[in-house]
Amino acid sequence: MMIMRDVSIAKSEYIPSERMISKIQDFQEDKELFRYCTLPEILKYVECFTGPNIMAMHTMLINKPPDSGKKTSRHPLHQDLLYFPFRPSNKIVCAWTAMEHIDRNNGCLCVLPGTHKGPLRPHDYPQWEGGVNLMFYGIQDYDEKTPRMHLVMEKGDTVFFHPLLIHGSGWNRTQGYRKAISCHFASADCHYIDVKGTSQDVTERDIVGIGHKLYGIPKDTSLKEVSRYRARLVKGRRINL
Ligand SMILES: O=C(O)CCC(=O)C(=O)O
Repeated sequence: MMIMRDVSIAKSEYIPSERMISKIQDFQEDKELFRYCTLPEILKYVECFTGPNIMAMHTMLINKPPDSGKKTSRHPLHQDLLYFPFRPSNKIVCAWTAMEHIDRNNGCLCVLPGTHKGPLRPHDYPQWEGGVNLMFYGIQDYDEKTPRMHLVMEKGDTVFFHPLLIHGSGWNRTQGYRKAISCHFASADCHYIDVKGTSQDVTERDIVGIGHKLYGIPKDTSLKEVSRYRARLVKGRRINL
């Protein structure tokens, strides 16, 4: 699992427990957390997009911290497909479940309805004064006038969305830690693509760079290899992924 902390926490600072961790990624080998990805009440909807052979491709437990005042707890508007070297996008779906009441005060999801019908757009780090978290890329060129929808959710509510849907989340103005759990599922018959020379180049560079630093993976590992390694079968047969 990869444990992440908010950029506003200085490297040397020791902060205990819940306050330290802003996100856990890749929990697919954790028995208890992975149970989320196998819940029938989640899979019954996932299957509508993926068909019967279902892979869990990316898992996250998000613990959005109270904002330090620098607004670094925001997640810029982005498309999740940027991080994925497999297609087609219509056979990928994210399930995102609120673990408590979530609204604009503690940084709910904000989505731009209908944007999943558009292409994958160029992303880069936003020029935010207070800094930005590692790999929190944002879309550079979206139309500011596109209507936004803020998703107010109760504990246990789940939203399912397309990997091209433009979304992000607001800053956490409360003193609580806003918790959500999510998994990106894909049909096992999706296929890998080579992202070299595409707008996903930067994601490959960063993800492999982190893998090299933390786990010593070779620098020439591809995003496809990282993805294959962390993918886990949920139901049916593992075909391509
Ligand atoms: O939970 C959030 O605040 C947004 C998470 C998200 O969009 C992501 O990690 O891609």
